[in-house]
Amino acid sequence: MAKDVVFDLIKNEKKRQAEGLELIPSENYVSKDVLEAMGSVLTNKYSEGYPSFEGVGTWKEEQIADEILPNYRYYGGQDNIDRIERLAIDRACKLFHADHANVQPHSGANANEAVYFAWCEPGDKILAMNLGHGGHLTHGSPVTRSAKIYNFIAYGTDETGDIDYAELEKLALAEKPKIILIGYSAFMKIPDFKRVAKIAKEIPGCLLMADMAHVAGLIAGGVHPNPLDFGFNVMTTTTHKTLRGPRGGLILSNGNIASPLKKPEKTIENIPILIDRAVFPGTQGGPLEHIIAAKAVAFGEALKPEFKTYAKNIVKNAKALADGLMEEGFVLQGGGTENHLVLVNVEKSFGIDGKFFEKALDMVGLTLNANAVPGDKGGAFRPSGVRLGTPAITTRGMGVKEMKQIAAWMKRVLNICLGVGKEELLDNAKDELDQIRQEVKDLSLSFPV
Ligand code: DSN
Repeated sequence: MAKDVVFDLIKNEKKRQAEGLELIPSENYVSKDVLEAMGSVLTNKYSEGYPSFEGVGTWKEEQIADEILPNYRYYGGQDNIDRIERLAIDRACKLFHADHANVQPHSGANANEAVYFAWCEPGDKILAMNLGHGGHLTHGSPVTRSAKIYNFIAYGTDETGDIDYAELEKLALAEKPKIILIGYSAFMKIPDFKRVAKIAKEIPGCLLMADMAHVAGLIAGGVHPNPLDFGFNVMTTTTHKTLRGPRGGLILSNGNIASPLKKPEKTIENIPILIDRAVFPGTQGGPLEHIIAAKAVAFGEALKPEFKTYAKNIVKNAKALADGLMEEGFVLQGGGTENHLVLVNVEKSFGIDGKFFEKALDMVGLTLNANAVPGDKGGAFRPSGVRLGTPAITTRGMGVKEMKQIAAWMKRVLNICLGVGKEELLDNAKDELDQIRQEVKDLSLSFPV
């Protein structure tokens, strides 16, 4: 019998990923081991609840097969699952210097929602970054469920592209939020966690939360500060961006660890237990244990010394890419980058919008995404910028030389856009675009996925 057409499409996607360059800063290529764990029989198992947390942070991995420990599960047959989830928890705690890790969130959005649910009551205030300034949808966009439940207040960035800390402080002291959230999906600076922690100290009962989805791999690799080292109580992240694991979420926290079966007093010290209860049964059902296994594998990879080199190279490449783009005349938001991500204001650079540029770059195999810049008049569908980054191309082993080449291709594509004038007319420049497409393909194939 013929195989399902889905497998043809997977094959095509594999080819696309191999023959083009993935510049979306939130994407990466996972290892074969991560893929294998994801595609394993663990997908067959139900495991609502949690393994025992006894000894978290001190488990000896070589003894894990022999240990017999209680669990807090609602289904039998958990011997292997418990051990796998404990490994994921323990490795995550080591990686991020946390007292506790909840590895069950299906995504970053679920992770954020669980933290809000753990700490806030409906109507409570949460101070988070403005979406238009680089924040994330789950940090208070009116189209989200959380924004209908909680009262989000937004701080922004200043003209240098950094967080407007004066505004943040003023809002925090005036509004007394239950959560101050530092997190973003298009921000190129390193936040001053110490300064924010000092502000939060002035507000009784204020939980300090960081959504580090974009830079978690840089934190794990030691090239970016860790908010948990500066007094933050909670850090959420996805596991598939710079961290290079399977698609999923993760919540790290500091405080007391105990059985999630008994409702604890609602104190900041009890936030790990409150979070466990908020993930399950608060906001999710059965955990995806095949994904949790893949998280454990990815965390194990991130604990190795090679990952530090990888993280360092991501940042080095991003700086080289930013410099290359500026040399080609592109205007960068914030004037460059301190992490893995670059935001180009194409409208300000050359008078064309980000969506047009994204489409043209797609035609040559350079994949990135159109993105709003602060104060953007173009809206979500016609933003003025494009966002790109280096996690995936660094995984392929590319370096500074290739970053300059990518910047040069982007300028050639930009010139084609200016030549045709309109997105609908890009086909008129098919030969020129095909020529660049071939060059991109040749380079891509010389750095196999
Ligand atoms: N979609 C992610 C990103 O691209 O930044 C955030 O959720």
